Amino acid sequence: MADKQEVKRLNDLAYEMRTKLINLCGVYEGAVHIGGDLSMTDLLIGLFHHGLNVDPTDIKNPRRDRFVLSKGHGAVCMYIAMALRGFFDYDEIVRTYGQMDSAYGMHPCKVHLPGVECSSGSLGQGLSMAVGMAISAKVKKESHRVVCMLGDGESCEGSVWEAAMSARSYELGNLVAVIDRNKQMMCSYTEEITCMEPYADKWKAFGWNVIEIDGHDMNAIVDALDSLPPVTSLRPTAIVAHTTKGKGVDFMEKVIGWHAGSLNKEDWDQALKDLAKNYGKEA
Ligand SMILES: Cc1ncc(C[n+]2csc(CCOP(=O)(O)OP(=O)(O)O)c2C)c(N)n1
Repeated sequence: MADKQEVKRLNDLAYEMRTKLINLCGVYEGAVHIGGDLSMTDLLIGLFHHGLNVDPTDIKNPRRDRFVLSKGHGAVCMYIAMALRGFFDYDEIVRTYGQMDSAYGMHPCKVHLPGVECSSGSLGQGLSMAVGMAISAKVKKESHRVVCMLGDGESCEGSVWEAAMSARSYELGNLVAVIDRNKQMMCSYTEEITCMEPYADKWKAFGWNVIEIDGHDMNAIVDALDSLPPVTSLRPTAIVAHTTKGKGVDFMEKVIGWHAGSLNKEDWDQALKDLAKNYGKEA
């Protein structure tokens, strides 16, 4: 059972992270993938501030957990979650995000940004890379986990299921896939493009241990991360997290047009007001 104080601390961080995302989206002149950033905010806070064994002062520690952001278009969401943990400087992210030569690219690059474990952005590849990292850890008898965050739309890619199949074959109990099941992709709702349901059952059929949660319920996120099977177990774990794209900003929630966008002053103010209202805070 999740500790109440810990859940409150994480929810406060999630509010701060959402306001920081909205402020970046207001400042940045190009489009930010704000819808899918807001859908995975609580999950990334749960991971970087509770579940993952990572330390911003010791980023090469061989025992650290490895995080792979397979939905690489959500890079800035990961940067901000990590900035709140002390890895990066938020003001520098806002100042340089998406510019030529910035380490904070629209998709993450591990070469330019130490602390990031995996370069990504071409959808459908992250889980395969995570499988490779997990095999390596298992062969070397290392005790860390490899956690991979995927989009549900992304899992239309066949490579995701090849990776899922091999993860069970290699008995990768050290591998965790977290799926941001927001039921939307770039220009449509997932079910309009591909018949995905019964979605969790598909992961079960591939031999995974499956946990289904509300991906905005911090209690459930903490419980899921705290109750992962041991890394030596034989099955990888899939956390299917039911989420809402644009979560926390009323005019963005479940709206296809807010997959990516930028905010004019009026929308920016309204988004901050919506967040404050939905978190019971002063705007
Ligand atoms: C191989 C590949 N094809 C297309 C894209 C363009 N693209 C970026 S985001 C996106 C939608 C992804 O949907 P989903 O995985 O559900 O992410 P979310 O809705 O959570 O943002 C697409 C098609 C890409 N990045 N990579």
